[in-house]
Amino acid sequence: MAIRLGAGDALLAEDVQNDFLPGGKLAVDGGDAVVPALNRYLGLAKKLGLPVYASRDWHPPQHCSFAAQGGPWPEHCVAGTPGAQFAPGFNLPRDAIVIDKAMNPKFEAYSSFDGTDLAALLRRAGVRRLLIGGLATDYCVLHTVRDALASGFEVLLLRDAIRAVNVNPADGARAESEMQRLGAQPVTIADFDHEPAEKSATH
Ligand code: VGL
Ligand code: ZN
Repeated sequence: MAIRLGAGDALLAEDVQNDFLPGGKLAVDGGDAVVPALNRYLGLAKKLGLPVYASRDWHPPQHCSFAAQGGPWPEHCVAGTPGAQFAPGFNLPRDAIVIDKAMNPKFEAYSSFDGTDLAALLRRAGVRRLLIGGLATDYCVLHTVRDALASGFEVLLLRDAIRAVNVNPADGARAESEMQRLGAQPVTIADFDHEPAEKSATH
C-alpha cells in the first residue's frame, strides 16, 4: 500500500556533510549515495509542501569526541570548515530549517534532539510524523530515531537514504533492527504515492 504524505509530515535529513562522504575526515562507505536518495524525498516534500529540517554535526575545534581529546573519532565537522558544509548537490530548499548539534566541547550528542530545540520546533509546526534519512545509520540516525519515537513522533525510516559507519560490520544492520523494534517503519521511495511526470502528459 502506498503511503500518503500530507499535513503533519516533515522530512529530517541527518548530517549530510562533506566530512561524512568519501574523501571526508570521517568518511562513511557509500555515504554519497544518500544525496540523490534524499533529493528524491526533497522533491516529494517540495511537491507536497512539507517542511524540511536538516541537521549538522557542528563541533568546536577541541570536541571531546576527537582522538586528540581521547575520543573515538578523527577530528570532523568542525563548525564553519568546508568539511562541515552540506554536501554539494544536496538540494536543500532555501526555507529548510537547519539544526546544529554537538556544539558543547564536553559532550557528545549524536541525536538531533539532544541539546537543540528541534522537538519544540516540530511541535510548533504541527509535525507528528518524521521521514528520517541521512548519516550515519548507526550513530546520528539511530540516536535521533530513538529520541523522535520517545518524544511521541512517528518515524518513517528512509532505508534507501541512510548509510552506516560500521565500525563493527553488523552495526548498521543492528541499528536498523533496533529502530524497527522501537516502532520506526522502514520505507523506500517506492512506497510513496507520487505520480511520475510522464503520467500527467496531455493529449
Ligand atoms: C556522527 C560519528 C561522529 C553521525 C557524528 O553524524 O552519525 N557519527 N559524529
Ligand atoms: Zn561528530
